[in-house]
Amino acid sequence: MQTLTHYRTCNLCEAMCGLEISVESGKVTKIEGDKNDPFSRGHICPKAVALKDIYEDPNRLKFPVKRTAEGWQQISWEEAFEEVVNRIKDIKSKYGNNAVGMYQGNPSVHNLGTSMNSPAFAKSLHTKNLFSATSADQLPHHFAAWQMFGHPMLMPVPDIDHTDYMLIIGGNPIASNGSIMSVPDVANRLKAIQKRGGKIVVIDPRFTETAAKADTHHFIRPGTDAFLLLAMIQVIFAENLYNLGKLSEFTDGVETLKEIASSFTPERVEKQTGIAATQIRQLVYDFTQAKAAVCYGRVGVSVQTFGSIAQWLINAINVLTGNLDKTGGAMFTSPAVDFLARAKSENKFNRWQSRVRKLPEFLGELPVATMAEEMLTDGESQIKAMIISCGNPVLSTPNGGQLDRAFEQLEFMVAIDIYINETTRHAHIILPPATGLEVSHYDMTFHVLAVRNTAKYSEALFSKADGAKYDWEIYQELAHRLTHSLATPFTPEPPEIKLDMGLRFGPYQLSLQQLKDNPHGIDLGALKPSLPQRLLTSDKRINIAPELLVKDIDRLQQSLRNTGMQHGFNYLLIGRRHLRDNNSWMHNSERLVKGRNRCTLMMHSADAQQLNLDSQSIVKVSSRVGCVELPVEITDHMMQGVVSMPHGYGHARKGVQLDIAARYAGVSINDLTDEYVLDELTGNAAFNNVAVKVEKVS
Ligand SMILES: Nc1nc2c(c(=O)[nH]1)N[C@H]1C(S)=C(S)[C@@H](COP(=O)(O)OP(=O)(O)OC[C@H]3O[C@@H](n4cnc5c(=O)[nH]c(N)nc54)[C@H](O)[C@@H]3O)O[C@H]1N2
Ligand SMILES: Nc1nc2c(c(=O)[nH]1)N[C@H]1C(S)=C(S)[C@@H](COP(=O)(O)OP(=O)(O)OC[C@H]3O[C@@H](n4cnc5c(=O)[nH]c(N)nc54)[C@H](O)[C@@H]3O)O[C@H]1N2
Ligand code: SF4
Ligand SMILES: [Mo]
Repeated sequence: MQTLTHYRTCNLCEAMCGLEISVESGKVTKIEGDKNDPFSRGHICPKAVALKDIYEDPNRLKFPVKRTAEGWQQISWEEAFEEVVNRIKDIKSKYGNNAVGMYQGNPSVHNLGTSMNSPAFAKSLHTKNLFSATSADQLPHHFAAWQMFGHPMLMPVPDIDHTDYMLIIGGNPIASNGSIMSVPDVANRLKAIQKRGGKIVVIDPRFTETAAKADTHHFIRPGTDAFLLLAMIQVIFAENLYNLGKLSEFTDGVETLKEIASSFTPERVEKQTGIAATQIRQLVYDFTQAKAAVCYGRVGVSVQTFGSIAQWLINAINVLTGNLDKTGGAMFTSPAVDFLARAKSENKFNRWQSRVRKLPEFLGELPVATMAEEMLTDGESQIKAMIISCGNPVLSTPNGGQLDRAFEQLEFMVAIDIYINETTRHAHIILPPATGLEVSHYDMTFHVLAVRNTAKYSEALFSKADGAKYDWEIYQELAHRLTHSLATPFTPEPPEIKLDMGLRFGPYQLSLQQLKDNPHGIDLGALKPSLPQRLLTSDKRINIAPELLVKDIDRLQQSLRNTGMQHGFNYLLIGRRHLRDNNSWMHNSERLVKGRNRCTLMMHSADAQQLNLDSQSIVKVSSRVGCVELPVEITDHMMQGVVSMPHGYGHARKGVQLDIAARYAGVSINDLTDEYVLDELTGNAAFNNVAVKVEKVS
């Protein structure tokens, strides 16, 4: 039998691993790491093999379906497009443009066709009610990057391959494979730091898989990273340890930052953070003495009440110590398709506010924490129809239970998705695109955030099912029908055309053909210093003390005065990622979900003892917004007073059509998280600041 070998990039997470896929008689027989991929060097994780499961999944939709009294019925694309567009137009003319809302989820960014076409479709709706997973995730990174460096996508990436000291705050790359740091084979890359005599330090309320590989780990009380970072900056100034190097020529605000930090001595924050003053000082000494050091913070520091301040201060520490734009520090990429090259600095914040709670817009979107109330609160501009694209917000946004109820009462909902899950079950129509092994791929976003400059294009392995549609065909058709008369001729344009242009106009003047000729990818070298040229601020200078962020320090000061938790809600609940989960949507792969139940509440043994729990106990966890019951997992890997559960579970809801996930249903952490607990500056969800009560279920 003839075996065909196909090379492609795994699009499931940000790591961009190269895959070598063997196919016999139209069936995938093997998925391995591609040793010739210059970036991932043969590394893959267990999720890659699930690409086969997604391809073969009988639950995956391939044709449009409509919800009827008799259940879901397959309809033609023509019928689907017509009904969707007519309903959207009707609702817009009856209630106005803002009555139509849209939510875009995480896989949007992992699909070439979607990432290049859904934004234009969203724009064609002319609504202020656009939402995405960004405000449940990395919004503070964008905000800090925009304020300091001039553009939300100009986010520095740790130069992990050359650093001598990596301080990881609120990230667990061994489980997540890195984020805002595309870093395949992260375990070996971390090990290499230690091999060359460097150190890894992890700050996390849980002793994580990454902490286990680090030289030092400090428990930190959730939500207090801003205090730790300010104290570090206080020490840097007080002990004259700052050295901006060349950055001093184009950095403003150093004196302001010094003044802000001056009162946050390590002694003042040790109780808040749980990290001793001597240890905070040691952190600074080690960081400033290293030849090249980098401070990296990820989702744990982003989804908290001072997430934006924390991401700002992380950048600030890299700048103050001269580690920004330096080999082995925090660097900017030079991607083969460089959409930042033509970007401008402009105001993207608070140009409008949400109707009900007046939360600020950022990058054209409103915070997802306000989505349900915009549907449930009567009045002008109330959302009556939703478009959900690549997202499962019922499981992934704060107070998902409320959102579940909000979707149920909509006049119309359409989902562009491949599954009937907790969210899309409320849709009237689902439009499923071809995906995974059926589509071509180029990582528009993650090459911009990678620890090395590379470029890789993957052809589709399989053709889509007869009569199925690509994502770009769906978004373009919808946008066209919403804005033109049916008589206007229209041919959808594959994303390759713009990709080829982007490559040709990019810094390496590559072409799509060149990428096709190099199916393992092209290595473009290590990250290189690029400042001040790369800055996108209008004055080409770094602002280390941006006004909006400086002002938010008042709120931080106030929080020092009210830290007591109320009404017996005396545990802080944080999230957790497991290697074999991928947010909410990959639990329908048997090989990923089988084995030990991962949807548990991790708790320290001393806390468990106080509640009379043993390893067989079931606990009831409640918060202001809801309660769930799940097994406890007693482990001293948790900080005392902090409990953790993974997100993305909770599949036992009526109408969900995920046969395997149903058997490993678990419960949803976001039935506990609170839509009122936010980074108030930006409206980003603060999942890690939610107080809960834990009780034994007898
Ligand atoms: N408590 C808590 N909540 C969290 C987090 C946390 O740490 N703690 N993390 C947050 C983070 S970082 C994120 S990014 C969000 C994720 O939140 P979401 O993006 O809302 O959720 P996902 O689980 O990624 O849902 C992906 C959806 O896309 C569909 N899908 C998969 N592939 C395709 C495709 O090719 N095309 C289309 N059209 N659809 C596809 C899946 O079926 C699924 O419905 O969750 C957030 N929620
Ligand atoms: N296997 C797998 N990989 C994934 C995903 C997945 O679901 N599964 N999701 C992908 C997505 S969408 C994203 S955004 C990335 C996220 O990538 P990471 O940020 O690396 O993800 P997490 O594992 O959630 O790491 C967050 C860490 O922050 C800690 N933490 C919680 N609260 C606090 C706090 O207040 N302070 C500090 N210092 N730490 C805190 C948590 O204990 C946790 O270890 O992962 C991506 N990769
Ligand atoms: S680490 Fe991410 S990109 Fe690599 S194989 Fe696993 S899921 Fe795919
Ligand atoms: Mo994310």
